[in-house]
Amino acid sequence: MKYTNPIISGFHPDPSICKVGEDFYLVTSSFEYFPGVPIFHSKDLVNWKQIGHCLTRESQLPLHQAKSSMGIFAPTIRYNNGRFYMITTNLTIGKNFFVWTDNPKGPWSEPIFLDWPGIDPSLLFDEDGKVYLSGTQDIFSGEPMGIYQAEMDMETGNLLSERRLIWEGTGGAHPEGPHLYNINGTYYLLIAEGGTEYGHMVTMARSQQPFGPFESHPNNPILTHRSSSKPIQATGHADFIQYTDGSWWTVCLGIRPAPIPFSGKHHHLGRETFLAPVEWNEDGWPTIGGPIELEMDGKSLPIEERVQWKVKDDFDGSTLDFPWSFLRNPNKDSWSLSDRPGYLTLYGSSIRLDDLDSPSFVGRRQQHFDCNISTLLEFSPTEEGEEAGLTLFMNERFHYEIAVGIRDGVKKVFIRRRIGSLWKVESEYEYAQDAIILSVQADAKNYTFSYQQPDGESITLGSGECSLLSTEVAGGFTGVFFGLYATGNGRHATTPAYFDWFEYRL
Ligand code: 6LW
Repeated sequence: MKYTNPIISGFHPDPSICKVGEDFYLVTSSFEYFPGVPIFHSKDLVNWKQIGHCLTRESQLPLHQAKSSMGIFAPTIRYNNGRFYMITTNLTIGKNFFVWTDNPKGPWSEPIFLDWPGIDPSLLFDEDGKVYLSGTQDIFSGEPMGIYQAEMDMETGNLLSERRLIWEGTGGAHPEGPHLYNINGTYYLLIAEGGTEYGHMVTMARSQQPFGPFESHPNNPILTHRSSSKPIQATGHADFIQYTDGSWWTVCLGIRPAPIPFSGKHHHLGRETFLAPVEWNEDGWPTIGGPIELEMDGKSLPIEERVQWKVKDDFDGSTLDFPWSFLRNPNKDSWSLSDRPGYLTLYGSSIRLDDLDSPSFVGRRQQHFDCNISTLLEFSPTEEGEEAGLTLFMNERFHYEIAVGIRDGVKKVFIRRRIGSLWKVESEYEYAQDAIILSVQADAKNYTFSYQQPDGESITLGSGECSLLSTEVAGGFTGVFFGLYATGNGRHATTPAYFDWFEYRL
């Protein structure tokens, strides 16, 4: 049966995967967003359901005033002896650490911090009970580029051997994202090279000893889409897994530049998670059977029915659904699901979306080029500058809004576009009613903003290019978020913003 790539769309980069019996678990990096490190479950490697996050407490994930695309870098998830381990880097505090749990739905433990530099830490629980920690060079010192490794005590996080350079890669920039596997007594080291951009690639080496010497795969890179005209680009940062029937697969990251003919490459959905089959040749080397395609053969995978897309979130629950995230650690008095039951209430503060801080913001990843999002907002601001609405958010310097607020003493609906150092508020119209439906129609090229009174006519206010929110323009490691927000624009706001529902239509 065929399956569709990406298997997890939208900003879900640096995927890592593990298996427990017939259950598979996958995590991705999350940078400045909270909660951190989303975790997914699957039975068929194709259909994935989010079951929570590994980092749900500030004690696990301090992100105060974290720069955008800092915070949590690539994670690794592994299972050993009844326990799950997730190891990663919080670059905002410059620390590598791991958390563990016996239940992947959480909660996960407090962090065990490591005396270990670099990024992209990974673990191998070897058959003899030894545990190997591997990662990159110390990116803040002039340490030679390459993959470093040491033996580690999982009880304490202490190193049990010296830290050694085990492989420099094949000469590509930024050798990173290492994963060591012991497969039938041979140690295979899988890494990424080229950096997380169009030149990205996956390379491999092997040895009969965990610390090498490592022999480079004769056909490196075993995966790259560089210099190709494929609809999927920048493939890299992979992790291998053996399915229950013995077949081998890899998950990896990649991007889908917006499919607009005769236009430069721009991707605004971020780095997504892809799946591809792995074959082993007669010399015991694995190969990723060719370029990754949007539609691929699922071979022996028992692919299940695709989970139906949940269109409407009416905030009737006591907790937010897993796809929702905050920007950095949320101020606990900035949001509530109980102050007005059946509504998501946001209390704006002086913090703006432009600030490297925790604005009153609850957002979810854009996962499709073509979609329509809307929300019913009840908001009766009184003070100049009080504002609430919908934001299309790449980072604090690149975002668009359709919102309601007091401007020049009058309650208006308007759109704002912030592109780097440029910003503009336009299409301002007086809007007296308390309730308003704000909508954005997205296609691969543009976002079109409109509003309507409940049961009224839809009025289009304007549009903005998706490319100006793309990674190629805005930089960073994340992707566009659809966010609900409130702010006092520099002054403490008093008026609550009540979001009745949010719709994400395909
Ligand atoms: C990640 C590194 C990388 O830690 O980018 O694509 C960093 N590769 O391996 C952030 O995603």
